[in-house]
Amino acid sequence: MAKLRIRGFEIHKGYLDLTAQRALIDALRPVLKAAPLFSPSVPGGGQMSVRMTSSGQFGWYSDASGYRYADSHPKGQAWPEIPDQVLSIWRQLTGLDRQPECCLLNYYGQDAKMGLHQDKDEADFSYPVVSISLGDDGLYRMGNQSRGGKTESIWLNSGDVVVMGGEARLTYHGVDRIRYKSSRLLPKGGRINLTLRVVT
Ligand SMILES: O=C(O)CCC(=O)C(=O)O
Repeated sequence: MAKLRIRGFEIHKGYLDLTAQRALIDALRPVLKAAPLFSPSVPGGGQMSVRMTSSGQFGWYSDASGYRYADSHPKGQAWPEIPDQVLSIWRQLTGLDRQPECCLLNYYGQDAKMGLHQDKDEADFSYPVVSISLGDDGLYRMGNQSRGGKTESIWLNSGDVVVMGGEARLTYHGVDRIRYKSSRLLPKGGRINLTLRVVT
């Protein structure tokens, strides 16, 4: 396990071993059953290429009228609870008593990507965002605190965990592409990313 620091992003390579990764996937199955993945629309028109869902008190949501947190799934049901295994990673890495109120689950299929953006729909940026990678490798790009400028990229592999706090909390980041079927963790391939957020 190695810990890297790039532009304030704390990157814990290999934080979760294969047993822990498999246990997390098992814990996420009931979440995906209760709150199926959906393809969010985006304000300017069109749809995101990732599919997503959430667990926790709030779920992140986007449609033609904007980005926000919602207290129920688009089909109307409450979001399921955040699995304990996920919460314990938050506690181990942040040491905080406060729990995250949202665990956003992004699923990247073969051609999915996520453009450079800031996570800024939360009320208090003094709390970090913790991001867990599972499945196929993803090329993660880190930019600056405003749009533009030079960027740096790193491949995130299954089991890597990134903590975005301090100067990294409002730094632009995104995923350019995945290496489809580079991992055998998910039977059908693809990449799952979990981001844990304190919302209120
Ligand atoms: O998939 C990732 O590694 C990043 C996800 C992300 O940036 C987000 O959900 O805001």
